[in-house]
Amino acid sequence: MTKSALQIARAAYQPKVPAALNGVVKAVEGEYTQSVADQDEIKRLFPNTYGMPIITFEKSNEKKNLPAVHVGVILSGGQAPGGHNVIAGLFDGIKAIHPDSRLYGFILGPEGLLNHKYKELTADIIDAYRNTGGFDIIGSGRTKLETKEQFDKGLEILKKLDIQALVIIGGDDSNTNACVLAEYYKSIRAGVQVIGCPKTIDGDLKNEQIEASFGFDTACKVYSEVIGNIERDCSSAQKYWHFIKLMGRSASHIALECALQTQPNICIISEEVEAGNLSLDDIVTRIASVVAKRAEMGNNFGTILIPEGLIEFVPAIKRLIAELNDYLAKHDTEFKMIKKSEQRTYIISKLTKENSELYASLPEGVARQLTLDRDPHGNVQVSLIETEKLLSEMVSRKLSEWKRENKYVGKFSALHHFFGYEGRCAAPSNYDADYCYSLGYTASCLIASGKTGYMSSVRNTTASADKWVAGGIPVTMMLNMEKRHGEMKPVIQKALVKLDGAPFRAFAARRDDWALTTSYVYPGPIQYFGPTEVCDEPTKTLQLEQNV
Ligand code: FBP
Repeated sequence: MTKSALQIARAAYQPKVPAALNGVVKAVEGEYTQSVADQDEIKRLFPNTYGMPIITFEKSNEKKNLPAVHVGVILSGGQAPGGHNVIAGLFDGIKAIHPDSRLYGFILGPEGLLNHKYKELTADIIDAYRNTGGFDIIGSGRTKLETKEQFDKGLEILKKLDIQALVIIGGDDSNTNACVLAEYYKSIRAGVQVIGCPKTIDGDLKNEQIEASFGFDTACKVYSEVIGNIERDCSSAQKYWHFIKLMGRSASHIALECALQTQPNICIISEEVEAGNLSLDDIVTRIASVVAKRAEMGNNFGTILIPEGLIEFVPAIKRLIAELNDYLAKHDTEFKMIKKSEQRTYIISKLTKENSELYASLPEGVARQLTLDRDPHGNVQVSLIETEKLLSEMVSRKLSEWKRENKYVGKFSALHHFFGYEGRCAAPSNYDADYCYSLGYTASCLIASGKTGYMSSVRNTTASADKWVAGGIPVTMMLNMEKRHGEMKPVIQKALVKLDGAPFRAFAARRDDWALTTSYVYPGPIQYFGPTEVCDEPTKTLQLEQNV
């Protein structure tokens, strides 16, 4: 396989790890835990794994003679930079437990466990993937593990390979699955531990203990590089408004982080739209007002960041989607029998008055996108909805109205971009390379300590890596009850942007200035070699959250 010069040099990078992981560790138990909400219901559903204590790993002088362990690993959901390093850390960790330990990767996500497709990950395979982006070492998938039949089918192959622990690397939905699986295997005394790892570029799997999901750092740096490039093009040519949609299925962490890095003229934050009960027209009016004010100053150009999940946060559209979800969950087969050309009229006839009118008012394309298949976890596939085009069309219409009323004099020409897939498989930044390797290594420590139903955690990551704190958090601690596919289910609570949090407040304090002045910042490409302030800087979000 031909490799680029950077790939060759980067392969030799030795990830930095918390000091405690540089030798033998002991697991120190902290406080017993509770779920974030719905405690009685979660306790009832997870009698064997509820309430376990938080674990911290500390250096130990006691040399343990542990037997070899067989471990399985699954990459689940969307790709995120650093996944290969989680696997490398896990591999090195179990080899440190015992050189005869073995690691098996299940192919193409949870599906591999169900159809018994796996490959043993040996040292030469692992070495070829160290510090690389992507999930291609074993592939990923979105199959939801939720039924007893699936769990039993998985157990057959785990037993056949004599696997004692399974590591699931995934986002909130996949770690919810990991938790359910851990509970089930414990309840039937299957002898298989289940450990989760926090992955998602979206940054919405975080809480007091899990300070970041891996991949967020690199993905935001990649997007910020290109946003900066667009901003420079924009202020050089001075003729376009760039509408840039950024991935992040639900929360707006990516858009917010990119705004903090690049200082665009406008960045919409979905959580603020929801809190302010804004309509699409309110959002459009706000954008058009900035366009008009900049035009008065002779600036017919600008950049706007739009979070991918926005549409679901506009309260009226959220209500519409909730009704659509319930309706389609119950009448999926009937709906699929309807001719494509008649589906819109069919839906309009089935919804309540308010939702039906809103649905009818949406442009054809967006309305159709809202009824497309949900992902296996019941989510609308927002990356398929062209919100950036919807908004720019509506802004253009509004500006034409204002022009007729002599409220606006200027030229409005829009270009559209969607940055998502471009960042998900980038070579991990130093932060993600170090963080992911440490998460994987920590997972091996949780396995060696006999834990199940835990998520690997590495904290204090704005300090230098030797001061990072490795440990484990019971996944039940993150659960609450939510409606999915029309039914109440235990799921990990998504971490949305907090409007009273430091990152949003820092943005809100400066956005009016950024709207009218052209204060763009150009972060440039991720640097892998060079001074630490250039190569190792964590996200602005994390720095602001931790007040550093
Ligand atoms: P995960 O939550 O699984 O990490 O995926 C996040 C994400 O990248 C979202 O930002 C995006 O909406 C979605 O995946 C796209 O999904 P797909 O890869 O299936 O097109």
